[in-house]
Amino acid sequence: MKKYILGISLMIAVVVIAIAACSKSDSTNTPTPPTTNKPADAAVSIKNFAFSPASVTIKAGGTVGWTNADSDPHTVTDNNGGFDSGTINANEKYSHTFATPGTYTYHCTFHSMMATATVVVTN
Ligand SMILES: [Cu+2]
Repeated sequence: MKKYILGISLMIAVVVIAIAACSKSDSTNTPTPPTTNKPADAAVSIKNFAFSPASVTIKAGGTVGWTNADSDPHTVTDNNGGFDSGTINANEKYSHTFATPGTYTYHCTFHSMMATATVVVTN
């Protein structure tokens, strides 16, 4: 009988400690950071008939900005038709926001000899 009571007391003690531990961990939970953090952007210049850098990596929701540093017009045109800047004249800018992760290869429609470049969008 004494052993039985001791067992019950021990069980109650364990339950009380468990509840105390739970409520303690609840109160010390760090708040979740806001999900509205803006991902880092990337800049590409179009110079001497080349996209530089030829590959940039951004997070989904990020924006890539292109600047035409040549005196000739260029375009930033997705090989798969996802985006198209149209004509970007000298010193003009174009930017595009990428919502979906993936690898986007693009080219300039005016100059077929220009090497294609890529935007890698990660989660
Ligand atoms: Cu071009």
